[in-house]
Amino acid sequence: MISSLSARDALEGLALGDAFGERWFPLFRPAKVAFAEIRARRVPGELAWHWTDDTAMALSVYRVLTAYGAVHQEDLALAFGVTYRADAYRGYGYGMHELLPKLADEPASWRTETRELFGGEGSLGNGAAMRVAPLGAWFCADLDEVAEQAAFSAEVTHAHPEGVAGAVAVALAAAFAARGRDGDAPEGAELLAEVAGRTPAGEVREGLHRAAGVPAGTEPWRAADLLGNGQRIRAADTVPFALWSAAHHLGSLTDALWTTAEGLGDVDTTCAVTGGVVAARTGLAGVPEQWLARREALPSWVDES
Ligand code: AR6
Ligand code: MG
Repeated sequence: MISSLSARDALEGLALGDAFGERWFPLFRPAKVAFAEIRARRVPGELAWHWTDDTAMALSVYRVLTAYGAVHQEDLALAFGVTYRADAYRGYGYGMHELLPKLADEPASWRTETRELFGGEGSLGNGAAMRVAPLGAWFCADLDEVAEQAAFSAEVTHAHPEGVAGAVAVALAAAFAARGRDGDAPEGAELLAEVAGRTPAGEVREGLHRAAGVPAGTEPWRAADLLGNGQRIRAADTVPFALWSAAHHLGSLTDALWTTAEGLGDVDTTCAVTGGVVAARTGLAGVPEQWLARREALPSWVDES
């Protein structure tokens, strides 16, 4: 019961983080202006903050979980494809523009097409990590299942082990956040070390170990400098910093989002990751009315599912 409620909350936080983070892109504000406004905690003045592909894909993951209680890969492939076809202008990654139309027509083809991306390496982008926090909350009672289901959800589009590891790490962090609602769960450096210990070996895991060594009060820009801010759009360059920020701000979604935003880089996605994880604990509690009025709401089917 708690886990489905927490998954719903994580989805809200993910979408809020995505929409909030998007406002800080150079398309809307030069980096210097964005950095100064974030430091001053000046809420973006635009009246509509739209969410992007991070939320579009998270909605597909959530839909499959509510329909089947687990990741059915072919149905997830179909949901990604159909959602893309209905609205392709949400800022999807390069590889997804190539892959998702094929999945809309032939969802079973994910098994071969996904591996073909990027010269046969598969994607190591941050796209599997950005959409997965609600899944971590959903399965929070069983951490092995969190890792397994996260990997299933990732490999539909991201065949490279680093793309998958990013999703496993984010899902585990969300599971710990959700567990802290009604019991003891690790936070801060301890959470990061626990997540690293359960993440498959590789660059994402190494980054998480480094993140565990970055003290809580470190200036966010400095932490982003050490851990990466997502500007390479890779899982290993995105997940450690976004989880570092989440792990040290599990009590306040807005503090967490401001901290993550200060790292700039792939800021819709770092904020989607942080927002999804923290909201698995907090929901939207403490988020100012002004933010809630400006962010694009989730589609109405979410509440009917
Ligand atoms: N080798 C080199 N670069 C790679 C590889 C690889 N094997 N795989 C991925 N990249 P993509 P996503 C780089 O296209 O992960 C949106 O803006 C490459 O530069 O699979 O869903 C979201 O908001 C590629 O373009 O899509 C997120 O920020 C990039 O990683 C992001 O895109 C993204 O991989 C999500 O992207
Ligand atoms: Mg995006």
